[in-house]
Amino acid sequence: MHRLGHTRSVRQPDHLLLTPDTFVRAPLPGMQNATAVVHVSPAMGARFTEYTVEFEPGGAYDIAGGTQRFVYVLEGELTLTAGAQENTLLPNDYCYIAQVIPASIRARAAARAAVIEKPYQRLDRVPPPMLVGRESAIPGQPLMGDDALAVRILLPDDIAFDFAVNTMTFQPGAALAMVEIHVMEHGVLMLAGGGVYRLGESWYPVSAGDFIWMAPYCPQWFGALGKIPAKYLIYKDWNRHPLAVI
Ligand code: UGY
Ligand code: MN
Repeated sequence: MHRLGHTRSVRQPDHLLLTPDTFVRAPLPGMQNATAVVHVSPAMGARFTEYTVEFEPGGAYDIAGGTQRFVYVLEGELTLTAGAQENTLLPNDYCYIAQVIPASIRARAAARAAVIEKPYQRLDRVPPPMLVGRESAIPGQPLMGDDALAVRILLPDDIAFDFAVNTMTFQPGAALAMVEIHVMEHGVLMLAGGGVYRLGESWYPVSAGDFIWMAPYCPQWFGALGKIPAKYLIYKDWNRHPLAVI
């Protein structure tokens, strides 16, 4: 159906909501039979990139290294080769790849993965070259004592990591206990369900497949609506002093 120029997508200086009807696909270097939907990048003011890679059967993404990356499988099965290690990743599995490691991701059948990249801010300690994890193996922690809101922290509690990626699962009707305003920025990929997201001074209906970027200090709140839990994958910069330069 023709949308006559309407969309839920919104671009504001301190936030971005991108709904799937406005996604534009283009390959990135190293992709064969695969394409990317770049959700956010420094072109928008973010200090990281987040994109979804869509693999056709036989698709590949050869990553040269240079920037640390986090890959989270959304759909299908991916084979990840990094250094001497080969791993099979299924939906909700993920990996962290340090900037020094070239890697290759291959898909035998159609698959999708979210990729987050951030220039690494060094400390005296650096993260491991590579880490593979299963979200299903990580226990949910109630946020601020709310059993209806489970946070799963995907990366280790180690100051060497300069960003965090978590999933947050809201039972129907659950909501953040407060309007958050903080120095960290966020990339949020809605994985399931939906609800209402407050961003800045506006409230938006959101659902699975949407992407949201929140600039530092963007006022934010989410309440889940509907009959199934709402779940999102959330990135934030983490473990670094606000005066540290990238
Ligand atoms: O980790 C967070 O800052 C998270 N509670 N923010 C959010 O869900 N918008
Ligand atoms: Mn937040």
